[in-house]
Amino acid sequence: MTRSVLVIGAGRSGLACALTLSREGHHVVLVDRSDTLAIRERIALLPATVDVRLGGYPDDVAVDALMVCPSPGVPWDAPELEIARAHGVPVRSEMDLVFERCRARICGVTGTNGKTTTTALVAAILERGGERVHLGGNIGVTMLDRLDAVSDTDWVVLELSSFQIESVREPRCAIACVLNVTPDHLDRHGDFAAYAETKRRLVRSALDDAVLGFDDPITRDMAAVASCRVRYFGLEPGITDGATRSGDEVVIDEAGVATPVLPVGDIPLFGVHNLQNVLAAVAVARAAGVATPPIAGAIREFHAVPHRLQTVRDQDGVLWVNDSKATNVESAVAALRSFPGRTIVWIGGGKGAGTSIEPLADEVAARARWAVLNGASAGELDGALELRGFADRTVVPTLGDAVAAAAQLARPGDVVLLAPGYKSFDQFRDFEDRGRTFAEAVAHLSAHPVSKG
Ligand code: UMA
Ligand code: ADP
Repeated sequence: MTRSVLVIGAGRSGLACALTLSREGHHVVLVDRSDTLAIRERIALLPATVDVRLGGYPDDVAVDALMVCPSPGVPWDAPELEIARAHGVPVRSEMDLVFERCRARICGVTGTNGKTTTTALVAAILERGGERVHLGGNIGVTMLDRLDAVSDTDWVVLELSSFQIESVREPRCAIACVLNVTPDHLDRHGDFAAYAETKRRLVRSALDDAVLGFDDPITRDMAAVASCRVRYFGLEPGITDGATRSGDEVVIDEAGVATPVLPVGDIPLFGVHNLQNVLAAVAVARAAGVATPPIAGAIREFHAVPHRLQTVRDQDGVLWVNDSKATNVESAVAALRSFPGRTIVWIGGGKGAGTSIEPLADEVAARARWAVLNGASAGELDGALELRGFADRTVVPTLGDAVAAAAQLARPGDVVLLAPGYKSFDQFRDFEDRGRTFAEAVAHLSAHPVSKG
């Protein structure tokens, strides 16, 4: 009897695995715990030979398989994977197969926050520098099913989540970049040490260059496990090899020589955290051998990635900003710090992930003119702000209500900032769904001018 390859999860990653492995002649069984219209539409793209089973699977689903490929959303210690391992069935993920098969140089970018922005920027800079680039990974585009188009001299630029890194046996990147590590996804990884270790693995396996955040003590100390050249990026003094800020300039420091790249004021992104992301991309680009002019050119032309401090309306003196991707405390804090000199009407709340919200409540109390709270965590935030004596707050059930309330509250000079600090799953499919809902609700406000009070 031919043994099948079992793919778990009919999302983007699972589909790429099923498609690639079935093209290679394997009999593929694809299972998913859910059975939805969206999944049925997706699986219609697969060859009829793939055996799809939706709506659940038993824990011992993989015991007879030749190999099992779980999607990133399947916990790495899920019962079905532990049982498979106990039966000697190899557990391999899409990203594991990418690292095994890819013959081009891989640049991997990870970190708690800033991955997508930095990865997109790195790809734009490398392209501007004349390289052929394939962008993929956690950024939302699979890579395994596109490897046929990759040649040895290309660059594969991957955004890597902690879920993806933990599933790769040897995450060997020519350039590995770790931006920062703060508590996130603890519901999945168990504790902070285990979560940080997933990021550290990328540095351990890096081949040529590790590019590490200097301003974060955890990423700075990852140099200790690198067996390649270490470049740093950051704003704190002390960087001798990497990218930093000197006065009003972004500079590359190499062997004691500082080369100016572009004025900080030319960076078309809000926030100090985005300056850090730019510095990371500059250090990575230098490691890849890109000259200074294309680095500066690509940065000047870069646009905020949708749902990351993206301006969705600038009217009547009020700036409406969509930072729906602020799904954890640090990213929301960074967003609140991104508009010095302007007053902020903050829209926050969503589904919690087991981390402390105290730093977020402190930042809101210090920086917001008004807080509009919605979603599953509205009560929790309301209580935390009450404790801080911050009275200028409104609690509403949904994001739509929050936009309506913010429109009433907004005054010329305000930034209305959606930076929830929480996951979106209480009201939405994902953060993109939440960001789109926000942008649409804001667009519909056009008939209702903001109050001038
Ligand atoms: N499923 C099961 N059993 C499980 C878990 C999930 O059957 O135990 C099924 C679900 O019912 C669903 C499918 O698996 O139908 C979804 O799989 P998935 O959650 O792994 O999602 P994909 O669409 O395959 O997308 C994955 C990444 N998702 C996650 O890591 C949760 C995407 O990152 C990534 O862009 C994509 O692969 C391509 O590489 C998204 C993400 O949210 C953006 N990442 C997290 C983050 O950024 O914080 C880590
Ligand atoms: P990721 O892919 O790691 O989630 P994104 O670039 O999508 O990173 O940004 C996610 C969120 O974090 C956005 O709200 C963004 O404004 C914020 N952010 C981006 N870079 C940083 C950073 N270096 N530190 C803190 N927050 C950041």
